[in-house]
Amino acid sequence: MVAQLSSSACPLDCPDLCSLEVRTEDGRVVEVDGGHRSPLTDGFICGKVRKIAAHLYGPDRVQTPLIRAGAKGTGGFRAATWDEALDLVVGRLREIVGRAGGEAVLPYHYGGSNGWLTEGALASRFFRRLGASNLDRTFCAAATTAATRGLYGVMPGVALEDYVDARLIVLWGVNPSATGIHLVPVIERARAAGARLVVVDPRRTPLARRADLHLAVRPGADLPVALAVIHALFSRGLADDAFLAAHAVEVDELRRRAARWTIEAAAAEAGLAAADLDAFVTLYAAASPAVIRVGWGLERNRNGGGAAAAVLALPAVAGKLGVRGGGYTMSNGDARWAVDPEAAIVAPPAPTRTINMSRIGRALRELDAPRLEALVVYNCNPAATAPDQLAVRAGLCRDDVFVVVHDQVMTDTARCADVVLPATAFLEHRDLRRGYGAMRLYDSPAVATPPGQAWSNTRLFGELLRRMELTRPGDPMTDDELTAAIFASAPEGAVLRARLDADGVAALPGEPRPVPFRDVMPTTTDGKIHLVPAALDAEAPGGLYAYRGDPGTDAYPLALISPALATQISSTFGQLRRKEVAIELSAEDAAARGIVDGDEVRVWNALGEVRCAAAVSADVRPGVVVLPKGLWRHHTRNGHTANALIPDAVADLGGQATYNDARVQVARA
Ligand SMILES: Nc1nc2c(c(=O)[nH]1)N[C@H]1C(S)=C(S)[C@@H](COP(=O)(O)OP(=O)(O)OC[C@H]3O[C@@H](n4cnc5c(=O)[nH]c(N)nc54)[C@H](O)[C@@H]3O)O[C@H]1N2
Ligand SMILES: Nc1nc2c(c(=O)[nH]1)N[C@H]1C(S)=C(S)[C@@H](COP(=O)(O)OP(=O)(O)OC[C@H]3O[C@@H](n4cnc5c(=O)[nH]c(N)nc54)[C@H](O)[C@@H]3O)O[C@H]1N2
Ligand code: SF4
Ligand SMILES: [Mo]
Repeated sequence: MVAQLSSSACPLDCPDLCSLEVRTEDGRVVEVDGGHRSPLTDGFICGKVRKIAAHLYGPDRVQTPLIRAGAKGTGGFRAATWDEALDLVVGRLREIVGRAGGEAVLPYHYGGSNGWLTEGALASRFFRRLGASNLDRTFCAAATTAATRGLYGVMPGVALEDYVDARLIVLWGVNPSATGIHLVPVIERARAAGARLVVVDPRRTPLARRADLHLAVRPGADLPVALAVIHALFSRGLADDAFLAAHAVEVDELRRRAARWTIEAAAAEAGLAAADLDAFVTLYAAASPAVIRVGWGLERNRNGGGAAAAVLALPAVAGKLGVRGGGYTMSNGDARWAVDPEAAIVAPPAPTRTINMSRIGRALRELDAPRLEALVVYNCNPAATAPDQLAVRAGLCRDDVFVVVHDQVMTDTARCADVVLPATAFLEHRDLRRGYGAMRLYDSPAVATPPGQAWSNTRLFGELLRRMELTRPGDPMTDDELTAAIFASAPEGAVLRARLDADGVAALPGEPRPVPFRDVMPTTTDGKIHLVPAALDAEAPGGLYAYRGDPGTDAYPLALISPALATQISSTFGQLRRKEVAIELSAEDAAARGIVDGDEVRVWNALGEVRCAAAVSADVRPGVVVLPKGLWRHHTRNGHTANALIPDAVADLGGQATYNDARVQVARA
């Protein structure tokens, strides 16, 4: 037996990007624990990844290529060789492209792995050269990214490690206890040193329970709340006029737009006590350093872009930037690594149509000239994660749509496929992993042997490029060549490479934890904060910061939100949890419907229905019900999940999915 201890890093769609220590025996993972190459990880990791062997070697792992046998969507497959499966895929793609054109093919991918080799690289090259339709990737962070870029460009936010210096921490639409656990001990250390904590969340999350102030906003009502705070700061003389004069533009326009919202009006719209909102203004104005951890809960609704922009404007208006631990943190995925992952793709984007991934059910049903005839799904499980689930499943199961799924396990999407191809997991392939919370970069080798015949994305799309005769002389093809191309894309690449070779991890060039407005500045054209960026103002319906009221109706009065589960990353690892999931509702809403804890209920709207148990909970406010994101068919009694109730309407910015705009009714079944 050969036992080995190797270092790796976790590329799952989680901000923390943990450094890992992996023990293998004969290439098989036997233990995974936290490493010390990242100060944020600090030796501990989540239970999901500690137990990843159950995922890697469980009964749902796809071991060989599979070809559909039987009706689509029934999950009947026969094992095939790679040659046979690729012959089928290449034959069908050639036929479709030859007859209907490349745009009849759509690559479909999202958050499986946050690595430069797995995410793009050869897959992007393949679909660009094929002239396939482009995918607008809008499941997540589309609205918040549009807002951040518009206001600040790609300036990194406050490093999570620096929260320890803050005197006030605001968690706005974010639940680190599940979704970024390494922030929790930092918050606790700050609180032990006297910091105050405010949580803005419709649910009483674990940290809301311990907060000094919990603003339980109605879903989708963050925009008036943030504008009212801005208005109060201006009208009470609490705005930092000197900072704004030096560093921001469109100040008067923001002031004018915010003036529509008094504390009383915003509190009424958001279902808050005006005194609580007032208390927040006072706390925020007085504290320094004050930091706002902006999450993703506030973007997943019709007002999500405006809400994110208004929250991101707060530290500018109140003058909180320029000190360590002061300002905001949104996604740091934008932190500027000098090197460019596009260098591995080498093909320019195709001038073909773009399809919003959050409207894939509609696209499969309605698009023509050309119709979508082939979908190649990788790093993604849309049958579980896309809006309008019934339309998505119906589209995937059409006999005239050829569906290829490359995944590690037999997901709900893979069950709908014509061909399933086995994929390696992150410990089984090399990747360049970079965080969107922790600002670190890792070059992680494969440390384990994949079971069965799994191939990495590099190997699969390299083979497709070759078989479809889309390679060009000099193309980087292997992981080594792709990596070298990325590091050769900028003069700073050599330094980064040397650091990775020496330490196995690299921080952002220069300052390891840059302080916004001291070490890093906005990268907007003039280096200033744009408080009402013209492009966003043109994009948002009614202009930036225009508020659209609650979509609830008499028939569907309850706001269904679907926050993250601690036990999964989106739908990843959902095959390991077989227990049914209950919908949480308040005692008030339960009583009004004669529902008691444990009852079977129907949850429905015009799009669909979910059947599951009810859990009466003191943690959700009346008017709000909770069914987590990422559930699989086996988690409910009728095989439908929250996504079956989620409209495919998009938010005000970025084409963002509006997962939390579902409005439903609940009744005993
Ligand atoms: N364990 C685990 N970790 C994860 C993930 C996971 O699925 N599981 N997912 C990863 C991914 S893909 C992402 S994007 C991040 C997401 O990280 P978070 O943003 O923390 O995740 P969510 O749970 O989607 O939403 C956060 C909170 O927003 C609240 N919320 C819902 N609607 C609103 C609203 O309108 N306004 C406000 N203020 N709050 C609202 C929810 O109640 C929830 O507590 O986490 C990543 N980390
Ligand atoms: N109801 C509801 N739904 C939501 C949300 C919500 O708030 N509410 N939020 C959404 C958010 S924040 C996000 S980010 C999306 C995420 O949605 P998805 O992008 O669908 O993410 P996952 O569910 O994690 O599925 C990723 C899949 O990629 C596979 N995978 C991992 N690594 C690799 C690899 O190297 N190669 C290949 N070929 N496959 C790989 C995994 O096995 C997994 O099946 O879900 C969204 N869905
Ligand atoms: S999922 Fe997040 S917390 Fe868990 S190991 Fe990966 S990076 Fe760390
Ligand atoms: Mo996400």
